[in-house]
Amino acid sequence: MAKKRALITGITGQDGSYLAEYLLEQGYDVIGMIRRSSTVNFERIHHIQDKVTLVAGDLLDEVSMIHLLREHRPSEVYNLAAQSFVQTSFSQPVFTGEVTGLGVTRILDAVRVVDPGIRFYQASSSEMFGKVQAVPQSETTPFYPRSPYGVAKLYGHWITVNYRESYDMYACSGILFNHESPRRGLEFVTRKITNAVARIKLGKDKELRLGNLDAKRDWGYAKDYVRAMHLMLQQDTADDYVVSTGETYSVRRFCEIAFGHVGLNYQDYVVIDERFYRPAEVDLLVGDPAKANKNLGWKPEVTFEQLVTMMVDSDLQANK
Ligand code: NAP
Ligand code: F7E
Repeated sequence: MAKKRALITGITGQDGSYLAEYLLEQGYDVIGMIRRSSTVNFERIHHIQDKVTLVAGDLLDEVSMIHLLREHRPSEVYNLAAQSFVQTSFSQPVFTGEVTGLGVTRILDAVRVVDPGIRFYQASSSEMFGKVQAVPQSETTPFYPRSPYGVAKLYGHWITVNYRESYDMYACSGILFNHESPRRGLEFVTRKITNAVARIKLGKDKELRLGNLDAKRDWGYAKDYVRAMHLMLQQDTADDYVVSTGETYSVRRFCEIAFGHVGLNYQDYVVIDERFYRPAEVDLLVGDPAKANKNLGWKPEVTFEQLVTMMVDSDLQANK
């Protein structure tokens, strides 16, 4: 049987790197789309670089994606590329809309033009629920985004649904709640905390400056979540799924466990800094993963505490 071939946009990101590893394990040919930059940025994929095919393209440029789809003919496309940092979306709202919102139309349209039979995954987000209209949030909960990022993701979500319904394409939207790992970008709160804990423990830093400690998130492990992405594209019909743990914890609780893991008290080191507050906050997210559990047979394997301590241990090692 011919090998399955998948294209991943955003392969240099946290999720892209785990998904590439997972699809290689499943016997796929993996094509990764990378955007041009003046220095290479393969930190998360250098260990699999010789096993994947990297091709140049950009979500801002539809023609580049038409060319690479024509040349490489994938049977599945995972659209993980985005300007993904919520805080930056407030200072760069138009850019975020171009990449994270309209970029989805560009790649969907490239798929439609080249081969509408290609199966398509869109990386939607729990940020679309924003000011939550129900607790917990499921596939039927109304959306109320609270940032330019959330608004752009909502556009990406609906354009995916629209292409599915208009052109009979197998297009799925995975509404993923926060997922973290030792490969998480350093600006996101979880990695910012675990990296600071390691540096403070090793005597390299004295304090950690954070914003709103009372925000609550449903935090899972990224490696668990990429399995759900793959499962969504293996079903008889395309559909949308919430992927989450069903548990929620505050940023404060994350700090408590992370500092506690190395024998420290977070209250001695965390300093509240107004610069890290957002113009509009998402106070509480907690997802209901029942549909993914039932239809995909998907369940997370790593618990919240295991996730926090794994990230602290990894940062201790990296900062030595
Ligand atoms: P990430 O680490 O920030 O990675 C984003 C990726 O997108 C990087 O590979 C980046 O390339 C690429 N990219 C950005 N702009 C691009 C453009 N114009 N053209 C092509 N590639 C571009 O994000 P992540 O955490 O892996 O998340 C993956 C996706 O899931 C994103 O769409 C994110 O919004 C969404 N999501 C994430 C979470 C989460 O908790 N992690 C939850 C829900 C949804 P460079 O390396 O060149 O910057
Ligand atoms: O913030 C609070 C902050 O930046 C989490 C992205 O992957 O998940 C992510 O978005 C919470 C917020 O992630 C700091 O106000 C306090 O309430 O780690 P974050 P996010 O905004 O939840 C969703 C699902 C995505 O789709 C996104 O792409 O933590 N917080 N103090 C802070 N946050 C940051 N970054 N830095 C602080 O100092």
